[in-house]
Amino acid sequence: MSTATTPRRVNRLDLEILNYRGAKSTLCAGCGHNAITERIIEAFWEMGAEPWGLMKFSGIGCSAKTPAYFMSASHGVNAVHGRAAPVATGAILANSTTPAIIVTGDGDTASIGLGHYLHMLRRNVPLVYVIEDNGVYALTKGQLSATADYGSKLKSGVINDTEPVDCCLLAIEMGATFVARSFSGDKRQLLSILKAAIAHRGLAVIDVISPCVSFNDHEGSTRSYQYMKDHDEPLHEVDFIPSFVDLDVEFEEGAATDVEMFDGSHLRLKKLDRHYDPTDALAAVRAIHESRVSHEVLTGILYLDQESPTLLDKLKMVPEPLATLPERRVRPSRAVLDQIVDEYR
Ligand SMILES: Cc1ncc(C[n+]2csc(CCOP(=O)(O)OP(=O)(O)O)c2C)c(N)n1
Ligand code: SF4
Ligand SMILES: [Mg+2]
Repeated sequence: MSTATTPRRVNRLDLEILNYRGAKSTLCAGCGHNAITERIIEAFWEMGAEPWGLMKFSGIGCSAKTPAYFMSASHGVNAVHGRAAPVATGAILANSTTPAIIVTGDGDTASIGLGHYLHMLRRNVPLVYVIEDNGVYALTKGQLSATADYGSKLKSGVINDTEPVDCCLLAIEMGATFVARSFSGDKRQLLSILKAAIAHRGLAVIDVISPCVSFNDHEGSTRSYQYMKDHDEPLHEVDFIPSFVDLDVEFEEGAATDVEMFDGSHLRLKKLDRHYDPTDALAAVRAIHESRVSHEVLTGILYLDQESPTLLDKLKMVPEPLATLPERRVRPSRAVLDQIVDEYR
């Protein structure tokens, strides 16, 4: 009798994907958020990140529960609704050695948390920011959120007569340095975008259309699986080659754009129907506006800026966690204290 066993699949830290999982999901079967959790797990595993070395943040909502479902060896904070951004900003300032992710909802980000979202964007806080965008407040039973499209219909028949907030447009305008849109049903694209976001040095915002099967997956909704199947318009095919993998994949000039990232990884954007330059912010804004008129949902890497300083650069933060600094490095010198006292004389 054969005793053949399946080979153990491990990453560069010799860890299996199981090490990157978390608690069992309590979300509805078929919820887009569950598919996003799976891609987050795969992305961190494939990148060989330390599964105990991530700071996870969320607010309140079905989406806000998801950090419990991945990398349970890492610390997570469930903040107040809409407040994950300021909490994460504080944590990153206190300890910039540990990477951070926020998983948020469209209500969390674009309704109650909009003010905090804008200030996080303008500061270019270095973290990965995933918006699980279903167009509704799902946890409170399906009211329209601020990202719901004009004309989208609720189950009750109510038609949205208010223009939406586009989280990607805001992100480009206000200073995020990596802006992407994807669909929870597009495994390949979402996984590549997440890995590139993890490698990015700065704020990476990914707005992921994530259908809610309980409250927003019917005919007339613009956040249903069917609507996305009919209207998803990928800008390019996204391939990500991490810095620790040999660049042996040939690419044809003109057919793809190769972008070398800060850590030596490569982002290969294979051309589809159109020419698209993700480093051109104005062109990105125009493309998003045009797609709204043509009722297309543009997906892919909308914008990439590898030059702008992050909040940590601007504040000239030290590389060590603040709590590990000895008193002599955090206490102002006698000369500085004397100068402050003199200013009040
Ligand atoms: C300060 C505050 N206001 C309102 C609520 C009620 N509330 C809980 S979740 C939620 C909306 C969640 O929607 P979203 O962020 O889109 O997440 P989803 O459930 O759709 O994933 C609201 C309004 C709350 N918990 N706290
Ligand atoms: S209510 Fe909607 S968003 Fe919440 S878990 Fe169910 S399908 Fe997902
Ligand atoms: Mg929502």
